[in-house]
Amino acid sequence: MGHKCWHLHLSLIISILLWNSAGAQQIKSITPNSGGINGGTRLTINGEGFAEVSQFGVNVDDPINGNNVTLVSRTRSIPCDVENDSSHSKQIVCYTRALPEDHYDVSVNGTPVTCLPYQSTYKTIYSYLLKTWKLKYMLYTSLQSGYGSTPTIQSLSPHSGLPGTVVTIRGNIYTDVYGSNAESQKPRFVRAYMGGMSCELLKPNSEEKSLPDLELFNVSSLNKLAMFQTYAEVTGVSPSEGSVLGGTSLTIQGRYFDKTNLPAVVLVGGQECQIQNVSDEKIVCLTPGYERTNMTVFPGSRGLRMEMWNNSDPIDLEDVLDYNASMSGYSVQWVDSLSYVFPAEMNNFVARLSGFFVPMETDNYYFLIKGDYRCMLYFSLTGLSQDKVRIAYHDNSTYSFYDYTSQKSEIMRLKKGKPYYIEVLVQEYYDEASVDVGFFKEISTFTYNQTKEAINEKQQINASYDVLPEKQVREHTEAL
Ligand SMILES: [Ca+2]
Repeated sequence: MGHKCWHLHLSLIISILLWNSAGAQQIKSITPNSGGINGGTRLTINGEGFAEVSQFGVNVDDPINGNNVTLVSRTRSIPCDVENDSSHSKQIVCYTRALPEDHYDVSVNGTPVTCLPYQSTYKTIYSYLLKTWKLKYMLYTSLQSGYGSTPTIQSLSPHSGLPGTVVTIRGNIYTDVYGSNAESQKPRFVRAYMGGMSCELLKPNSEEKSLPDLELFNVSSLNKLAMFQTYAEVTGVSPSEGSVLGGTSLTIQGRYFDKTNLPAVVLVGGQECQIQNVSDEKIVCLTPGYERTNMTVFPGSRGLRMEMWNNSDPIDLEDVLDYNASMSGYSVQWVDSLSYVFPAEMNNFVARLSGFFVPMETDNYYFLIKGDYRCMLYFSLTGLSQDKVRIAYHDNSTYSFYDYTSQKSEIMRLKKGKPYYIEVLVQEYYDEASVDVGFFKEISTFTYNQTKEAINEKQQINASYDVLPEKQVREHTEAL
């Protein structure tokens, strides 16, 4: 039986050898032979008779110049983007696009190259032929794409921070080769991107485009999908006093002022401060005149003010609304998110987080709260802190937004760009402590296939119709 098998493969290989020799263009091998489904695999095709591309004087991106590579499976045909700088008559380098899981043969300049499937059961025979017949180029001339060869991103922490924040990304990396270890044949971790900008690798290690888990995508304040959000930092404002008529030259110190997509906006007492100058670390603006208002607290930049009282054990958590800085155990800090985990060593404390929610679109919203141990969420529809009411709460520790009906607020119609005051109370007894506030809005351009935060709308369409018997009138005319 084994003998028959021998003949079968031998004749097949020889026929392909003859077929391949017929044309001037020949593929001897491609590496690697497996790749990720999200593309980005650097494919090297070795052979003969490929087009030489002049690097000077012609448009190297013109498809007429150079080589065109297509990866062809039984049901798909997907271009591989050629890197002309690394390609010449005996070698083509190209980068794969997204490749659904399949087995792909390589076609160069429209000439398909028939390949033998690379399967481990044939490996022994191939190895023998390879030595005996020097048929090296018959092997390894196809590409198998699969999830197993795709690097993934499964978690990322933290989810927000200043530019320069150290971010830990976990997933299947597929290599432990670092940096520019050019001698190695192992795939290297070449680059990481964040929002299209290159991210400096502290522990670089895989070459292919990673496939992030959809759970990692959040809708950002700019209404875009993002895994990580950055913001500018304010470190100081001077002077701290000025005329109520306005016109004071105000200097705001900080970092990353000039690295945002939108122009900088400075508000003083809720009114716009006229910007004179913006650099990365300084903004100078002229203060507006004072306008009498009921507002006692004004929105600032990103984040919330978090006040804490240690060794505090109120029976009614609402009491914390009236706590102040002069009470014992008081501390205050700034946090950049309403998803916060307290240090585990902290016990028997209460916390009050205050800030503003600014909707990105006018829409119907509802809020959810969860945490450890008990939490309350207050919200002001007027934006004034004194008008806040409790909209959601839970009396026991919960890690789900959906354990108690009280965790969910009523639906509220909120206006785009208006700052709504929010306050969150947290009480902790011992062990872990955390708080999370989430919200849903009714309208979104995103679907569940883009982010697990989106819920696809289901519509039921009822159709009804009437059936009426057809009426026909027949006329007879008779010729006499
Ligand atoms: Ca706890």
